[in-house]
Amino acid sequence: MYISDDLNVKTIRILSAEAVEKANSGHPGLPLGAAPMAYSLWSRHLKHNPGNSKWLDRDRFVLSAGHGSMLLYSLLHIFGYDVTIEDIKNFRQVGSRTPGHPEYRDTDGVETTTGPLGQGVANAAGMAAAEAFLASKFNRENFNIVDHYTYVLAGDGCLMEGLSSEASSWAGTMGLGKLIMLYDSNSISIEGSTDLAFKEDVSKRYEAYGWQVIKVSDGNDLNIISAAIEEAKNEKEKPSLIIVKTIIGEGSPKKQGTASAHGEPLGSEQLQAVKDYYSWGYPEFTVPAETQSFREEMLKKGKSEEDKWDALFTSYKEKYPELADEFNEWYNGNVELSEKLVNDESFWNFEKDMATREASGICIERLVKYFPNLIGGSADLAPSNKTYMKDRGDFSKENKQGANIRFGVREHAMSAIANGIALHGGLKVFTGTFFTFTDYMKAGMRLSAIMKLPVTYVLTHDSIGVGEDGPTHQPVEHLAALRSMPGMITFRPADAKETAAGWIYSATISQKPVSLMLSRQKLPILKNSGGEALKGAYIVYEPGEKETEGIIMASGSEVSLAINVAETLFSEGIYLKVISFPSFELFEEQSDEYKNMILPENIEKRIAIEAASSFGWHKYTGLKGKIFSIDTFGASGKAEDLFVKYGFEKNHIANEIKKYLK
Ligand SMILES: Cc1ncc(C[n+]2csc(CCOP(=O)(O)OP(=O)(O)O)c2C)c(N)n1
Ligand SMILES: [Mg+2]
Repeated sequence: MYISDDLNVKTIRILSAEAVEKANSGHPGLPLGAAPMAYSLWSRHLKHNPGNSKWLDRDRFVLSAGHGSMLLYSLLHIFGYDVTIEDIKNFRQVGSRTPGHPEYRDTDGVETTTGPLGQGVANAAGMAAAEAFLASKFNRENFNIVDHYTYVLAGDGCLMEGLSSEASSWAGTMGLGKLIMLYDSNSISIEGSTDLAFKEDVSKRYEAYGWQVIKVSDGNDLNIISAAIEEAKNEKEKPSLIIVKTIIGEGSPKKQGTASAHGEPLGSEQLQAVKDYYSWGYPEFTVPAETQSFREEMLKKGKSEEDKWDALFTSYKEKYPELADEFNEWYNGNVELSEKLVNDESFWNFEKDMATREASGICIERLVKYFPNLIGGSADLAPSNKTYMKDRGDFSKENKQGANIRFGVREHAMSAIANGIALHGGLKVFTGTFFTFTDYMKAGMRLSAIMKLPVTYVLTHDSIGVGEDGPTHQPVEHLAALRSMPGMITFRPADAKETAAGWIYSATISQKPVSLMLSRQKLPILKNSGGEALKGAYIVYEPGEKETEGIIMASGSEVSLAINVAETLFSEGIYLKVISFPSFELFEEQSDEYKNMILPENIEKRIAIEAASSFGWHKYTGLKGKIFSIDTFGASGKAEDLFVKYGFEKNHIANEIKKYLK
């Protein structure tokens, strides 16, 4: 070990413990135990440029054990990222660049938001998959312009979570050889020894997943750890797990090896004891001069790494100009193309009435022509979700060029893998499952929303239109749940044209995740639907000149019903206009003027028709409004019969509305 290595590792340990102490909150145990493995990786293997955290071909590093955030912030600081000592002193304070858990977009060099254990493992699998796909698309002999590893540091908790099992099983099956996981195996979690609840042989489990497993018994030995990483890098067919035995809170005589090192400050006496243990005599928050010059060295080294890549790319561009342009387009997007798509009439054209899931499938095929970097798939429901792209192959161990991702029956991992793909850059990603199973992947969807990642969620079989499969398969409260998620755009189209609007929004305009709620059953193409749907709500039926007595709002499969009801009432002299309301969130983004035009303040008679929970509708109907909804679980039966059973029938609703208007 070089003297400076030793000092750098100590600096990471002490800075982390000091920051937790100052914040009086945080997790000192992981940084104290895992600093050597992380340092060994960063100093000897990680290809990155701390001066440009966005360099496209950098290795990715994910701290899945997000509670150990101070480890990451200390690393970022001493390697030269834009994380200052001031930032570290502000650990966990409001508005600081060093929040409690790593937050994507808040901190230079943080690749993904972690904290919910296991998410980072799946994100890393997604990043590694993206790298493999892009490499197979763009690399040419002697021109490996996409060529990086994805590293993830996980703890016991991450590996206890089912999510990491789903993702690791998938990564093994896909043969993601450039995915390398360092496991901080300290056998401690919050309640105490992992033996309390976690006794399996992780190594055998990962071997069964198709991973290479390497064991390191001394978590302080930089050379052995480095050799293990080298071995992992050399295995190109399988992902690698490096199990590193560590001691949580190492250096604290009273706390090391115990759960009390996990999630509370050491206390001044134990912090001093740690400093004594590591013979650390500097004042608080000192980065020794040698480590500061190491920082300068790393900045220089990083720059020259990126310069090398720039030179490679320049000659690539000379030799393969079209590919180079395409590469830039994939990574940076193409505004003109998006505009062209919105104005492409054939994109909006549908020949016949169809289920919106079917329309979505057609949209995906049409989008592929515009965006060859569109990749995605379903959690084993592609035939039902209509997500499979013809002629684009399957992504697999043997074929990294395949754009159809077979996620297997793994909804949770699917969302987190999709987040990883979106984070990587270069690709547009979508996922698919039954709407009701968003419950299984909501944690990943929530992270898409927190990170503002444009992931598209194709959610078919909405409401009771699912029919015979019964209440477990019939989403009732799910729409309200997703509408309540900040930053998630929900979109429940009424017909094929509105579905096109949803897809256009999602694939070209949105900077956020979009959930498309799609029907299994056929829906009529509406006369007045189309691009207006991009405003979230618009008038889809107006009875005539006379001022309307009220408004009916509806979404998805209930819009055509609402129009039928309004037409029936119109024949009896009752004037109601119908608003198609595919997206609460897009409507909220409109001007006050537009909103007031759609929902005039003076109209008190407001009716909503939606075959789902009423939760959330009162905002638009007001207290004097009337809502036709489903506030119980569904039932098994034919869709047509169920809609009648739950009151979604023209004459019934028309009669109820007449009573209400009186
Ligand atoms: C999904 C999820 N469940 C629970 C938690 C709360 N939590 C944070 S850390 C932790 C224990 C983690 O143990 P381990 O990964 O071994 O970390 P160590 O104590 O070794 O640092 C728990 C339960 C969480 N962050 N995410
Ligand atoms: Mg642990």
